[in-house]
Amino acid sequence: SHEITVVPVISNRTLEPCPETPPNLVGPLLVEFNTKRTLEEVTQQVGSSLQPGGRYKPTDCISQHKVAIIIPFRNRHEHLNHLLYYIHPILIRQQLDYGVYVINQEGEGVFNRAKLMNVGFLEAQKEYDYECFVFSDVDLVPLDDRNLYRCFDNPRHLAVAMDKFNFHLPYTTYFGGVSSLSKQQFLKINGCPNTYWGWGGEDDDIYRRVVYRGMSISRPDGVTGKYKMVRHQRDKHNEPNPKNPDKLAKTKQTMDKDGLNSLSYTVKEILKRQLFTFITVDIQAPA
Ligand code: UD2
Ligand code: MN
Repeated sequence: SHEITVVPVISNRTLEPCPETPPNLVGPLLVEFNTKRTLEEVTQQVGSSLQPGGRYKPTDCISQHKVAIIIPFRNRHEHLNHLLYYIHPILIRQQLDYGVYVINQEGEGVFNRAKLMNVGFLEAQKEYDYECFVFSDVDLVPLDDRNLYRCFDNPRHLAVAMDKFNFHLPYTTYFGGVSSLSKQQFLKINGCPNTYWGWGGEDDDIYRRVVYRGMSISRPDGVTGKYKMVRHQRDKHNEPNPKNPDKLAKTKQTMDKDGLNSLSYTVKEILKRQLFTFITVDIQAPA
């Protein structure tokens, strides 16, 4: 007889938490939208380290940030392909434990960005224990990967320097484009309003909710916070709504009854693509 030596081949080293500052960030990025990008190509280019549904977490450390990226959407596939192409490598370098959720408004009724954000907040949590929510327009790509897609002590406005506004804020209380709120922060403001149909105002309403609940806005600096927007025309069924600006005077009174606690919608379909989860939803839009 002879002795058998067992050689361990898998070392189960315990993983350490990822560092506070991700080590592989590169800073300023080159971004262009002239290249035509199909979803198949983008999937080939950036999808290999993802789990279906646009999910990822680092393999060599434990991410400190469970983040759902929520994208209000309808009929902007070309923009979505650009965003996916650029954003996945950035989020991976940021060592996030994340998922990308495209919330697709069903039908041809009036668009409602803020209501879709509420839907995304709830639907993402049905899948995973997300603690942080980054709400992003489909057409906005960050120009610097040091702009961290995570949550902070206060709700964060990330899109502070867009090319379309000459790399400045259009006004100091501006909260549109891309923002992040922790689960607690979002609950504290009763989510977003559901009643802003059509273009405009909903971002200012959300800003007011944050302030009325005693929080302030956190922001990156103007270099880190640069963004490029895919140029586009105003979509059909998302006309500026003249009722929306007037509603802002009442946000303080209405925010407790218009938001997460009054949200109603019907999920029609959930598709797991490699680069994102696509949730089609009926939000009872007026024609
Ligand atoms: C500005 C703000 C945006 C929001 C909006 C007013 C910027 C860069 N962003 O966007 O955050 O406050 O004004 O409502 O200034 N969408 C679709 N399909 C549609 C219509 C809209 O997917 O048919 C989504 C998409 O994610 C889009 C977002 O809604 O990026 C905002 O709509 P927009 O891009 O037409 O409006 P914009 O650029 O003026
Ligand atoms: Mn836009």
